[in-house]
Amino acid sequence: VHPTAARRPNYLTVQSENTTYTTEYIDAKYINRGASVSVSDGQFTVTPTAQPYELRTARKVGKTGLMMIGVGGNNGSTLCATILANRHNIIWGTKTGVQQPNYIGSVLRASTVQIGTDPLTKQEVHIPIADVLPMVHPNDLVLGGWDISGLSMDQAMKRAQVLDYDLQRQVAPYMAELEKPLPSIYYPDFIAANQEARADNLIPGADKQAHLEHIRADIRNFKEKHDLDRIVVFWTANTERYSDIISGVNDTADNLLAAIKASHSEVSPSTLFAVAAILEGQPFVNGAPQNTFVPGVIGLAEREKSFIGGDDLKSGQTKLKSVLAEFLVNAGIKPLSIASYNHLGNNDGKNLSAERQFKSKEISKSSVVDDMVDANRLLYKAPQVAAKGEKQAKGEHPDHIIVIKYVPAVGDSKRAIDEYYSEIFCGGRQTINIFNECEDSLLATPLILDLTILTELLTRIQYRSGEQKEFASLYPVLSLLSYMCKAPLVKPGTAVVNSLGRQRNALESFLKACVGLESNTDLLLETRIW
Ligand code: NAI
Ligand code: DG6
Repeated sequence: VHPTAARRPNYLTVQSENTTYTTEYIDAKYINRGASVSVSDGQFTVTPTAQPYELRTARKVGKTGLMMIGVGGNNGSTLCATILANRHNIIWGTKTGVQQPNYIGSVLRASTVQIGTDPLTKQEVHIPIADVLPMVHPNDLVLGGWDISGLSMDQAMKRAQVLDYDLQRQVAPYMAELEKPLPSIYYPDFIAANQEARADNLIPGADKQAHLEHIRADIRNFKEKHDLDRIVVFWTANTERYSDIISGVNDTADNLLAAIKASHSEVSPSTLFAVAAILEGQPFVNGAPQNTFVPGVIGLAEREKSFIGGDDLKSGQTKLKSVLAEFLVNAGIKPLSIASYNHLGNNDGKNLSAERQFKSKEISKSSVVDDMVDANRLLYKAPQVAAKGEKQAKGEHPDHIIVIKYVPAVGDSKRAIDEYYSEIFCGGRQTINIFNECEDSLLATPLILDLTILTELLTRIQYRSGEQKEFASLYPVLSLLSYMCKAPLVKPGTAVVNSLGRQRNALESFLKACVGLESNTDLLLETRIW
């Protein structure tokens, strides 16, 4: 069995007065260290801060369901088939030899974390990240969901044309045993008109309140039928157009619930699914770029203390951009323009060939360099301070264009070309070109797994600080999911971090804090002194 698929017991034990293990919980004391900065007349005054926290992780990993909206699509069907291939250890033939199933591309199943140094060898010790805290194994996920296309799951896999024929052949009987996609909500105005032919598996009527009740009942029934402790509800359906944010309609939780009752035209299917999951107390993750999380959804999640996360899977081109842009800017090099093209021929590409759906994707792909540029006002001019009542303008920014073209012939094999054109020393210019080609769905599906596993874990973690007597759950917007998201949703009013390195560091540091280990440090002072 490939190591990424191996099932390993949780064997990390931290010996420290700050960490306690009981049969039910892992309790850790952690000091959150930071710095408070005040600026006056161009002078920065920095005061170190230290806030003690207790972090509590419930050890029992419950039986977990994953209900995908768009389960019959490329990502949905590929995820189901690859989990089944891993679960049943299906080995298949390819033109280059024999292939075993694995979870390569999943941070949580295929990457490691440094936990310290062996004093004898002086070498760093790394363990699988999945061994830091108890996490659900992907093979154990109970799979289901909705699709506006009623094709059975074996046929949906065939339609997707992602997996090798020999794997499809062997996994098809298992796929056929999965429940057929549940009927879903289809409001044609939200996805491209070219998707209409797929829409043959619909919840009848146009009453949005009735649709909401229907979806809520689906979630409850799935939970009961499979005796689940937790269901992650995951949007991996077509990219929708943006919803208009309308005062009195979707700006607050109550207005949104009233708008659903009134079947307001601006309530999208994805928002309706998010509301259903929140009201059922189950986490909802958005793997696509549209603004599902209108302010009313965030307000409702806060009120119901129910978890949400997103947006849009950061799989290939954008993931690399969140590394490369940071590298350039942090190296003191000034990107002047970033031009990103890609073409693909799968159904996602077809849907994105419509202007309004492309717009949603363009927004999420464009935002990814903003914080790196804003962090360096040596290279980029700061914005003029806005006059009272005026909107704050953006500061200097590289030109950034996004182009996506639908080329049916290449199918799921996306081809992405990026040019980074930068200013270097004393008027010089540097051009970096990147060509990236791979199966789109095989980069994306492991991210759905990571988001699901991490979300389930975060529902089991609580904290306490200061005078707080009872432990509380985390804030409903799970910004720790940022690593896997193109446009990370964060707590309103807090900073968005796009840098892949910083996102990874936050995730590792959080997991370590939960077992009472210090955050990552590359200071390694002991290696720099006598
Ligand atoms: P796909 O087009 O193959 O699958 C989407 C599925 O959603 C289809 O089966 C469609 O029938 C279904 N659908 C549409 N509206 C629905 C609704 N209201 N309810 C239930 N089902 C509905 O697309 P793919 O490649 O699986 O991607 C899924 C989503 O993930 C897209 O929004 C895409 O932009 C996003 N995404 C994909 C990435 C990738 O690399 N494949 C990466 C980042 C995001
Ligand atoms: C074309 O850009 C289709 C998109 O859905 C992408 O494949 C997907 O969003 C992944 O994008 P990226 O930029 O992370 O490779």
